[in-house]
Amino acid sequence: MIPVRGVDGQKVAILGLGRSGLTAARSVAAGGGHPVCWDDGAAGRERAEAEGHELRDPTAPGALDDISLMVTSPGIPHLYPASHRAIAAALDAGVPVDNDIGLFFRSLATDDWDRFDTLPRVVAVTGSNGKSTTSALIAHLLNEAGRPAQLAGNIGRGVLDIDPPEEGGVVVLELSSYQTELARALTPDVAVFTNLSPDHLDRHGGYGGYFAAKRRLFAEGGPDRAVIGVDEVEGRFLAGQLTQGPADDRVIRVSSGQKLTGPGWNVFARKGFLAEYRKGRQIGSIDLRPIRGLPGAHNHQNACAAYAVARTLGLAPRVIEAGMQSFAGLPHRSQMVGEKDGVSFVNDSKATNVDSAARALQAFGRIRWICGGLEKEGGLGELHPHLESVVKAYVIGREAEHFALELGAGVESEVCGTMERAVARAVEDAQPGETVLLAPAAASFDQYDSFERRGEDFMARVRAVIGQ
Ligand code: UMA
Ligand code: ADP
Repeated sequence: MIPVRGVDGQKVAILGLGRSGLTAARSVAAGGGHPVCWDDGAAGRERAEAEGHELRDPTAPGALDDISLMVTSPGIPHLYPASHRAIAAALDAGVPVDNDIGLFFRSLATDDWDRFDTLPRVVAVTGSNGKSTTSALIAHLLNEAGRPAQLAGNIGRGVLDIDPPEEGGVVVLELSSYQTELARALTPDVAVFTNLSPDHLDRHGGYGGYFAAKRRLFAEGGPDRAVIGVDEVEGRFLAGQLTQGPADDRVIRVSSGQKLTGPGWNVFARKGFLAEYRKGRQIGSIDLRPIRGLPGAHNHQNACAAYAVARTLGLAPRVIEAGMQSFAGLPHRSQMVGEKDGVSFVNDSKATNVDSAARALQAFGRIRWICGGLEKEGGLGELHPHLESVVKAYVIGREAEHFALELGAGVESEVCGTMERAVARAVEDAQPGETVLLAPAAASFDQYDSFERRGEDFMARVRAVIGQ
């Protein structure tokens, strides 16, 4: 755990008692502060009470009088569509509002660091898609190379929960726009921007606000190195803004698809090969095609970003290549479940929207596609250009018939309703060389608690069939 600095003897309001809030409460207490906790849900309050923390509703009259700081959780709106009433009360009372990310950056360095020859470093990864995969891959590459790395943040572990880093240790943080928008300190050594596409727009007042929230990671603290995906205009703009001149290598540009051979430092993937160029000369390359944990152009973008970070931290190209080969990928993201009679089975249950499903469909050849669920706004139109590789769709979900109709006549589809039937039918039909892919292009909540449960159901049924 990282004890929070600068709160000794002070009362700190903690709003939201999930993973980040409870961790923050513990870390404030470890730093000599007194956490005063609140959650709108009874379950959260019970969790804090069980740990012996004081409970207090911050909106009660006078409740903020002795409070020096409010720490809020990412899932609680602080600005749009409207500030949570407790945050509004803190702002009105002149109480600063921060989150666990801000506390982390102000508390990480300790006097112990004076005796280190190699200081700990922090890598922070943001972007719309690929954050978890890229962060996990960076941590894996470092650990495989003998450089101790810890992974935390939006990926599921409160950032204050990590162990204080030792000599040469690296902390890899996945940061969402909810987190970067609010943190009062944001000072990573290396910052990564994977890509940008619309998401969480209600929380940021639109696309401009969403980009601005992510941009703070690069603008607030001035990282030593910025690794920027330049396949969208926002990434190109950001890279340009951070660059001092054509040969400035503090910015590493990354692309999946474009050949980047300009004067700076570039890493790109084309036709399955990663290439590193510096000052216009190629200095490294990796054949990504046999790397099973990173299938598809979207994962090649993640591979390029992770490669660039590993290079800035001093890893050699051959060491990075070896680390990539042993990367298993993350569960529910293009996850290889197994193979039988020449048919591959892939779980991409995290493809909860049209954009991520479209990426998955581009990553494989002849696809038996299991899709459907709770459809998101905007319809399935964006999928139509990516259906060429689909041999047949097997549609699940309560609204499976409607979903199949929306897919249109361009693709053969069968209304299956349940995962059980969809897997059974896809297995019956599949021919050697084909891939049975779960990439629903929809949320799971009509039939499951979460995308994880949906992916687990798919994998259990596949394993029962293939016996692995
Ligand atoms: N709560 C209130 N009032 C409200 C809303 C929520 O009191 O108006 C309380 C809830 O009752 C609950 C607590 O707040 O007890 C939950 O807080 P939270 O939603 O911030 O959840 P945490 O458990 O703290 O998890 C957060 C991140 N959650 C969100 O951003 C929504 C986790 O990312 C992250 O892994 C975790 O911190 C550790 O850093 C999850 C996520 O969904 C995976 N992220 C979004 C995404 O990836 O798209 C951004
Ligand atoms: P995030 O943490 O940003 O949500 P994940 O690595 O968890 O990203 O992947 C989320 C979804 O997006 C999965 O369906 C995955 O296959 C897909 N995906 C992964 N990397 C990328 C990328 N670079 N671009 C677009 N989609 C991606």
